[in-house]
Amino acid sequence: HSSPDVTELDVAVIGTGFGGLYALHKFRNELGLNVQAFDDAGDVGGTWYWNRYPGCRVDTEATVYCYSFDKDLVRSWKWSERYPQQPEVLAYLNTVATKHDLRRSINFNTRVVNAEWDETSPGWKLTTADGRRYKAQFVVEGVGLLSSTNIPKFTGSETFKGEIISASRWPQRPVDLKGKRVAVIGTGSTGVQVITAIAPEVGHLYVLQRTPQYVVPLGNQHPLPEKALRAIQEDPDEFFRWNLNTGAVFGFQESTIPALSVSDAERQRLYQQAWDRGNGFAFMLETFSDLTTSEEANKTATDFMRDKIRSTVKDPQVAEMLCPNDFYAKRPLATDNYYEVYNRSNVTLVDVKADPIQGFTERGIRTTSGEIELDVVIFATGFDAVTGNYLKIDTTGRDGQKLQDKWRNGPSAFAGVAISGFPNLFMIYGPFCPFTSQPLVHEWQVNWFADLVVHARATGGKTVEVSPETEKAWVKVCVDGAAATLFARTDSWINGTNIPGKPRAAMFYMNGMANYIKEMSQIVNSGYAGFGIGA
Ligand code: NA7
Repeated sequence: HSSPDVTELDVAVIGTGFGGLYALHKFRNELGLNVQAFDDAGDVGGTWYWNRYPGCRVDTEATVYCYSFDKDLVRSWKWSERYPQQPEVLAYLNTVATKHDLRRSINFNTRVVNAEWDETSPGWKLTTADGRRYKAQFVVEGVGLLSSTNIPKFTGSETFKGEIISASRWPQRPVDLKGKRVAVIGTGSTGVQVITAIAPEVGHLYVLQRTPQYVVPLGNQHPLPEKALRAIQEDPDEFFRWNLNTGAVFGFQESTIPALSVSDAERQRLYQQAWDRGNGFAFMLETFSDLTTSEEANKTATDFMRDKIRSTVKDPQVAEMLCPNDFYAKRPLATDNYYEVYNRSNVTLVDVKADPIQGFTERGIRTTSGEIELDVVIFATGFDAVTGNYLKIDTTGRDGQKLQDKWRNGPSAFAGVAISGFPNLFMIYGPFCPFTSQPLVHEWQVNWFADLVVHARATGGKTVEVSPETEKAWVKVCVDGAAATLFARTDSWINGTNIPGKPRAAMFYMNGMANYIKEMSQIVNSGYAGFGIGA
């Protein structure tokens, strides 16, 4: 043991959202290791701790947006809605933390700022923002796919007399929007949720939209499917196994039928059925097999959705402003009654592509055409997704290599879990992970690398590291897979194009969770071929 001011650990876990909490449970409670977790938030929850904005809810069915490891909890937990709101998801995570006594191993309000590989007694030297030092043989980073908030700079924001709020850092105190003049910047998943929730309450709502998106209903009026609820009671293991063997882990099996293989009438019928049932991923992936790969197929879906917008929004000019004309190939959005908002007399849609934001004034926001007087401005402008939070930790791997240098032109990593040159460091849902709903996949990945750690320790190994060749081959599969999709040709956080200056890159494994499990299991069955295990 080294100097007294350095705390020695077997495993350090960074982040206590869905992924980090489970990693702490797995390594401490199940494997009996000495684990310390860190979170810069004041309590557990990750994304569900921070995103307290009105209207915030999960858009995956709750039956698959949960942990599978605690069978008693799986059977006893009752969700109040098909898509629970943020306080309910956070309450669930709090229950898990309390039940498994996780908080005693978490340092809250603590940001890990520095991680440095130490070859001599192999492990990571970690430093927190308040100067505490740790040495951990293994590090698990559960820092979040969509967590590093993007707030674009606008001139004059400091002179604005009203309030500026970031949706993903919504204040813990009550925010009264009643009767106020409010602007929302951004119309992604966050924007459409907050817009729909606050429109009835505010005095006047200005939606500052740069690019319209396709928004399908969520279908939250429907209860959770009886069949899934029964399966969970009867055989939860089988229920989760089935779900993990789909593509996107959203509670349904993806379609295998091309959109143009059926008649126009049948296609309309299936789109209408998916629209009535709700859920964005289901609309995109359960209807037909090729909406995300074929331009022609994609157009059949976008034509359907543009018709819906035009038939819902009464002012034809506003309807046209809301109609996207790019591919349906971003993260699919789903919110009930979103387009109906624009029939309200207290809502104004502003196209800030045609009429750009010049900056803030004392009284509001100035666009090219004039000033909008405001009391509150809400930023729903997204995240430095996938790589953002990893790169915020100053990370130095083997031979002094900086992660920031390795990823300068885009990330390189293995399967969302490991990085060559950065031994004993595991990510949860990092770059090149499958494109899925997350919690069950977090658990799956943690189990996968926990098994690797157990294997290494059992064979006397002190270090585990993915080989550069294995990483390179995985990245190539991802790059080729993504290139075959329309996601690659559509600007969004999925390929990094939402952040000015961020390299455009494929960052996901687009072949689905079922194939991911096959590939990852093959590695285990081969005795971890592609991984170096060092004494
Ligand atoms: P998104 O989906 O990245 O959406 C961000 C929105 O903010 C989008 O409409 C952007 O328009 C808009 N934006 C970003 N910067 C600006 C500026 N400078 N001016 C005007 N508008 C801007 O983020 P979300 O938080 O909604 O969702 C992220 C994920 O979190 C979501 O997919 C879920 O998985 C959870 P743009 O399209 O770039 O023109």
